Amino acid sequence: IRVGSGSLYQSRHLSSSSHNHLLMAEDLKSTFLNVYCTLKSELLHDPSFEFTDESRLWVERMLDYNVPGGKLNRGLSVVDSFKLLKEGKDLTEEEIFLSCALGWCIEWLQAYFLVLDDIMDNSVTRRGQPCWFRVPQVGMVAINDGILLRNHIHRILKKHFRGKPFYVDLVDLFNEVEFQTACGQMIDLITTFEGEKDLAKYSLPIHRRIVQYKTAYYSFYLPVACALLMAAENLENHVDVKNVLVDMGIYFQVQDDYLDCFADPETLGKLIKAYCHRRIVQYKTAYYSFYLPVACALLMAGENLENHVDVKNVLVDMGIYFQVQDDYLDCFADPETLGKIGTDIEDFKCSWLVVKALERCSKEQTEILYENYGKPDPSNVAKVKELYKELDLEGVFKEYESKSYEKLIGVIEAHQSKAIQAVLKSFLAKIYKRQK
Ligand code: GPP
Ligand code: MG
Ligand code: MG
Ligand code: MG
Repeated sequence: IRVGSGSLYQSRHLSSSSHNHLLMAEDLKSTFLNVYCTLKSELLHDPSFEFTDESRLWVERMLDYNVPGGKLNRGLSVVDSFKLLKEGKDLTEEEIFLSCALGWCIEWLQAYFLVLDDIMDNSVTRRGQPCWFRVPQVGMVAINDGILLRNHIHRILKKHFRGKPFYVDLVDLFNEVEFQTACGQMIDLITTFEGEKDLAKYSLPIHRRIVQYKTAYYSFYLPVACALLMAAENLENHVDVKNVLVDMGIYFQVQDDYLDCFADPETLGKLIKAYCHRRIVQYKTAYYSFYLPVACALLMAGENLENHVDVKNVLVDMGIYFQVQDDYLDCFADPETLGKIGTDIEDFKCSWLVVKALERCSKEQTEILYENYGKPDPSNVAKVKELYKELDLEGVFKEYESKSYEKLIGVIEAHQSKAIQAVLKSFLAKIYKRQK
């Protein structure tokens, strides 16, 4: 295993005896970029989310802006390393595709880190263009985009590697490396605390620890570890490889710190929404708050989740009901009891209340709503609340609440298993008519 060749991050020289034309240096890059298009298109048609044209365009723009624009060294080195591990044997089409896909998972991981790192570092440019969060309209949506990028990695792994014997090791590897990088980022951030600015505390061992965790594992160890897993190797037998690569990563980050100061930034390349309220709520709350706990319990009880689609559907409906309550309480609950002060009106949120208000407004009332919704001034907020009272949104909500309850109970009681009925009813009991 020629990991110490030093060519990983410069020119790529593949064995010239190779007849595998797809992997000759130039072609490799275009093969690699083709795989990006395939993966992107799969993600944009992920059946776990009902895309609208608007949301699909957002994700596509976000991916094109953040994922493929770098040097692609980390990603390409998975293919290089795997090829080297096969010692000159031609790769099959499938092996080429899969090693490229793993390479892209690392590029996705990098994009996720950089989008968030640029917010944390208050950076201005990256890869020769404004940092993603600085693009007009993006702002703090970039935080969620970072989370999405992170999730895309596991979508890709699941789609293409689920059936492979090394799938569990692969998922574990990505999680492990992500954890180490987040810890590295943490120590990078907490050693710079304002108010405690004392250069005396900076030393080489401290620097080494930071860069080992924040850069070395994901940039150097991860690509090779991916290639090793593809070559059916057990990572536990390659601790020495890991150590060399971590040292290489530390050297690389020292270069980065140097370039941060001396390189030329140019060359361093450094209203009411059209979406429907239900879809937002379903995806932002229902799955993780309601389906996930029960799905965990079902798995622990040895159940196959595919046999429980009906349970999922009830829980997603319950989650939607729960978020409607949340929207209602944001405006109508006593902040003392609720434990938080609502900001949905100021924030121009697509809340259940504003959707119901729009359904009920006269022409004049619609004008009031348009003039006052989404403004930070308390007098504007008060006008919206007054309008909500006029429209009797409290009554509308009470009716929605009892209708939802009856409907949910009906579905639950139709379930054939008493045990599952009990699980679902205990959930519903916890949230029905809640005040906070
Ligand atoms: C980059 O360090 C740090 C990372 C890529 C890790 C981020 C980890 C997260 C969990 C968000 P840097 O700030 O020195 O890089 P650059 O100089 O490229 O901004
Ligand atoms: Mg940074
Ligand atoms: Mg940083
Ligand atoms: Mg830096």
